[in-house]
Amino acid sequence: MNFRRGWLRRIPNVVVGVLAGLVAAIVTALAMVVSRQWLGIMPPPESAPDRVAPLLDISTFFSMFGEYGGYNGLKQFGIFSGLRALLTVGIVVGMVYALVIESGWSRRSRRWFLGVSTPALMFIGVSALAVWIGFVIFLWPVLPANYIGVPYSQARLLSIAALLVWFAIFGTTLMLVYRDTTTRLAVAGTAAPIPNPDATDAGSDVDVVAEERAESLAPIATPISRRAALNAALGAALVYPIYDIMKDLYNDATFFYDGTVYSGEDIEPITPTDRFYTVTKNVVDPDIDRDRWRLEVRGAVDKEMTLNFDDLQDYEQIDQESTLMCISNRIGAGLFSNANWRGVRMQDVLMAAGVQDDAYEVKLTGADAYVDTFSMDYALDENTLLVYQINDEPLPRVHGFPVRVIVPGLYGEKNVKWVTRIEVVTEDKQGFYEQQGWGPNFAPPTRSDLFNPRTNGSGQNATFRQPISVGQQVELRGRAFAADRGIRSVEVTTDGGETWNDATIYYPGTDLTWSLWSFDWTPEEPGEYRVYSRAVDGNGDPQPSEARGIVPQGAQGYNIATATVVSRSA
Ligand SMILES: Nc1nc2c(c(=O)[nH]1)N[C@H]1C(S)=C(S)[C@@H](COP(=O)(O)O)O[C@H]1N2
Ligand SMILES: [Mo]
Repeated sequence: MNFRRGWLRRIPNVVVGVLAGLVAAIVTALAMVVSRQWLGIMPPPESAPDRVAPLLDISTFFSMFGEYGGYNGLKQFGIFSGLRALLTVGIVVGMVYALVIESGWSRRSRRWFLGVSTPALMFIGVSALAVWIGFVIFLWPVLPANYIGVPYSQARLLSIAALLVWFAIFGTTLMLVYRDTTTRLAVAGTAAPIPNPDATDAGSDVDVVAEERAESLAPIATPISRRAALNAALGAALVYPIYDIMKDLYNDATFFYDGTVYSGEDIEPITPTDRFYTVTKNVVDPDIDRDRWRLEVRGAVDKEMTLNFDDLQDYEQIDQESTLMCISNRIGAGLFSNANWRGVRMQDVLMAAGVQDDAYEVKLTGADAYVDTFSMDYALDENTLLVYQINDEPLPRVHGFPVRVIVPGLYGEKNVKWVTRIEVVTEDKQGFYEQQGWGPNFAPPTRSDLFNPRTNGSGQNATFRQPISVGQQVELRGRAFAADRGIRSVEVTTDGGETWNDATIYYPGTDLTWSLWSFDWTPEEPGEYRVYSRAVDGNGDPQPSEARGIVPQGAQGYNIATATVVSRSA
């Protein structure tokens, strides 16, 4: 009974606690979006999903795509879950704070900073500290992210400091708003009865009144409705600048271009830069200040090095054409492009640092804390580059400005963009997607596809969009790609594999690029035709015929398109 009444008397305080918690959450959200926009620091609503994504297995990851509307839908879901969690935490912590500060223990205690009691201060301080430590541990791998290019080793410290500042802002705002919204009627050390806020309450509990009379016990704080309205208005007013900054971040977000494919009947040997396919794990990609950017070479090397952009130019400059393809590229699809890159050999940088004997592989990190790894064989291969130009222009932001890795022979994910760190490690480490269960082999099998005439569908179930007439000459065109093995020849069948004809390789490229092929076909009878190609790589090995999906090592198999040939009169 007493217990219940005690609670009931504190309901107005709990309401004030909720208000204070919500305002604190809003002020914290504002601090977070400001830090993200101008300091490039990744706040928990963004970093927590990023931390969790590699821990999901591939099927969960893909089923979440289905549920939330693709990778972009999932990214938005992650952010909004984080913001919702922040508001929920605000409400809950505010309620608990009100109960703590209005407990007998607290009201009997000394008051400190802004009149906050020892237990209330301890509650905020200890929980903020505990949450901070917990976040630092949990978010550790993603803390080196900095979206404006603060170097790796400083970025982690900056993120750790930002977490502390955000939590301190939360706690301080909560205490301030609660304090500002309530009043504690004076408790002089007198024997005079202390005015009881519940005095007018007919059912006022005798025991509670007695408790209030205890000399050293402060009364329960009384809410001031005018201050409550003011603080609520302040909190509400801060929603607008948050919205405004989030709108800017949204307009800058990857939603508009992530998953851009290079396909169509007009595939060129060299992909125009603005049509180069794009894949990113980020909600908003790094936007790096080149002067601030550093490449740190660390780990099992004789001499750790930190290079700036100009230092990198001291190494021999290499021009190299090579093709990049995502592991998620279905047979016949366009997460697949070819460009002229300019950069320096990773080998030269690693040799300057001096690779030690126990080196196992390189672990590469981007400014977005994306991590991937590959063996020393690839790291020291003369074709593996640190590039800063694509097709004679500086790398665009979305492709990794100012510097990215190009490692011919491996899927796109190993080609780390916005690279900030090369660590030579002495044991196996796993990359962002590898942790989900992709791989372990990241070398693409040989494939060939058909891009002209256009088809619907991909893989073995494509169909030509337009019917073909008997006697009409059709120029079939496609790509063939064998990672770093090159393409030796391509054959085409128009009868489901019964007879094969040599295709013309009209663009051979190099061992590191795709080749483009063509074949003129003039169907002589109406009917349905199964048309496809098969390539032989530079080692003389044929393209695998057995179809497989993209999970876990990338797709393979023929790109089979069904053509409907109609008689000319039809
Ligand atoms: N830092 C960083 N590098 C990254 C990624 C990323 O999200 N962050 N995505 C990878 C993936 S999965 C692919 S397929 C390629 C895509 O490169 P592109 O967008 O320049 O075509 O970049 C890879 N490098
Ligand atoms: Mo990818």
